[in-house]
Amino acid sequence: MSVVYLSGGVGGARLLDGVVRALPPRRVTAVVNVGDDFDHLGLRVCPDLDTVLYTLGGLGDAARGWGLAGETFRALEMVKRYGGSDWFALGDGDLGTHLTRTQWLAEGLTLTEVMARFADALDVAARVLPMSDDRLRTRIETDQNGVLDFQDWLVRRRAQPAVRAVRLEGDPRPTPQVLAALEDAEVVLIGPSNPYVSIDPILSLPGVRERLERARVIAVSPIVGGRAVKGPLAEMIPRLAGRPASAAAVAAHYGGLLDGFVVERGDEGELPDGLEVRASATVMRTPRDRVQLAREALELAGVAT
Ligand code: FO1
Repeated sequence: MSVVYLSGGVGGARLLDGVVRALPPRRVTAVVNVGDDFDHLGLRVCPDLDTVLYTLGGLGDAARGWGLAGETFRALEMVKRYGGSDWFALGDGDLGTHLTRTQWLAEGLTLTEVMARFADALDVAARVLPMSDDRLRTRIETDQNGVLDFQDWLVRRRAQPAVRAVRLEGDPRPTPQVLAALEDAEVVLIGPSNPYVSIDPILSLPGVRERLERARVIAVSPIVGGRAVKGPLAEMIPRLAGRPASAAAVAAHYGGLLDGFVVERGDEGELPDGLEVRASATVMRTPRDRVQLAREALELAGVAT
């Protein structure tokens, strides 16, 4: 029985790592957000895909959650000396990924083919699928600064400009591989990712929601006690949902799509009726935490580990 896992951001990749450690990796297919992707310094940068790739490949910087462990930034220092764009921290090793990806895309490979080669080269046994081979541009409509590209808002401006709306620009189609994986999936896990900017891009693809409605869908809450473990979600919920940040607000956002929801102990309040809820310890500090939380989510999903 195959498990499909929808991922974006650092939290999503961390739990995916637990799922891949808890199951035979070949039974796991990650469908990853590409809305964060952008062209920077002439290179195609795919943060959510690379965070999954490095995390599953055991190469990621565990504390930061993104980029490579033991990274150096000599190239970025030269960019800075020239007055170039140094606000997005591209490490020397990470540049190897962007250079190779940009070259292969220019040769006509799809992003799906590029990521399959990367996963193979890094001995990542789980399938890592971009949600789409088409471009999608997540942009943030703000109160004071107009409409900003995602990384400009998140990284350059440290997510300070208040969010009025999230815009998904483009008309991406799911890849055939994604649709086939969803067809075969009896269980779909939604990681503890930002629903608005990491998961909604995937759910907005034509044909995805219909396929999810036929599967058993279990999400893990990205909000713990009203706060986000990482990132701007807790500030986005009041702006976008008009209610305080909570696990219940996340469940309400996903609506009837969810069959089950894993939340932090104490966050069980106000959850929709009919939703199967499991309270657990959802903050992952160690690899063991990741596997433990993955096991809880898989058990709620009805998948033996
Ligand atoms: N996040 C930051 O907060 N600052 C950075 O300088 C930064 C660089 C970076 C480089 C490569 C990469 O794959 C991710 C990077 N991230 C950085 C994280 C990234 O902006 C976010 O993790 C995702 O876009 C959120 O889903």
